[in-house]
Amino acid sequence: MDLPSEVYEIARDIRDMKIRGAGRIARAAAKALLKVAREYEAKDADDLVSALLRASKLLVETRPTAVSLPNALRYVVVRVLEGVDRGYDLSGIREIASKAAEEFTEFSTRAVEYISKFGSHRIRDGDLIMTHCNSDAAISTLIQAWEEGKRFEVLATETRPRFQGRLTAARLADAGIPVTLIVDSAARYFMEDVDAVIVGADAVAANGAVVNKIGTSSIALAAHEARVNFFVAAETYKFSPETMLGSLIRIEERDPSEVVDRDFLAAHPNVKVRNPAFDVTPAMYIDLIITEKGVIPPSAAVIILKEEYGWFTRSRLPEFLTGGLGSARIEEDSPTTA
Ligand code: RI2
Repeated sequence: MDLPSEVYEIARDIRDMKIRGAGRIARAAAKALLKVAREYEAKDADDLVSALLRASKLLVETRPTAVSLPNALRYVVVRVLEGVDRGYDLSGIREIASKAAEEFTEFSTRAVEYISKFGSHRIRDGDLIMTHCNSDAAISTLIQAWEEGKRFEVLATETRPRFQGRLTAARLADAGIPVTLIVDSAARYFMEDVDAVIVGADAVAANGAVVNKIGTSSIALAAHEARVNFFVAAETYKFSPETMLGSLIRIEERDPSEVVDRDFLAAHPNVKVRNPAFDVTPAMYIDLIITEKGVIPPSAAVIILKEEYGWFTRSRLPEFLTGGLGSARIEEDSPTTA
């Protein structure tokens, strides 16, 4: 049996960035598994489980950096595998998978609301706030502060090469917030007037480093130099359990045609174009990470990971959902401390 066609559509839209933003990607992945759980005409429970795993594999390979994607899939798959262990039949597994996918979506939506409320406490009247790229978590925080009656202005970077900053500027302007769009390379020029920077995250590592849209680390460096607070708004499902076992977060490198057009590439075959989509901001340049569980220093990332994903180090997830760590995972009887 083939997977429901919507699963392929969702995978394609994530790959082509029609669905983008770490949180939206995660919710779209959960929606795809919900489709499989509800609509796949399975012979039996095993058949449904293998369809859910096939869909997960297809989805997890679409974009490599946003950890929200495998974490959303794991949220569902872990519960399904528990159901298998308990001997659930086909309708039981359908129920577990559907409930988990719906739960994840609700949790993810609520997480942004909590982040906005916590984050808005850090925005003051008269502030000039800089943001980069297009993050629901960061934008919702700004809108929440505005709705609470705070009056401030925002500088939004345009975010080459795909200009997601334009989306941010439009959304803030629609909410009534005064916003100015600047080119990415003007970030340091304006930094001396900025009171705080707030960005989203695609991934947070165990050492507190944050992976976000390319250019974020230069902005963080400029903020550090100018002694400007640098805040990251990130749901805990963007924290990477693989990094607890030493794995590095893979940085997606996208097509050169996003940077220059194909005519330029054809006319200048000796010009090499690189297009990394993300970069890593070390913990030392980050003042706070605003999560739905509260506001933490980046050094506390590992505590969040242990609380949320302690099970990961011993899980029996398929290889493609463990970042290829396989046997490197910690077995029950192996020592976990030095
Ligand atoms: P939310 C985006 O990645 C941006 O890097 C943004 O900062 C991050 O996801 C988090 O977005 P992309 O999909 O989940 O545009 O806060 O490459 O919306």
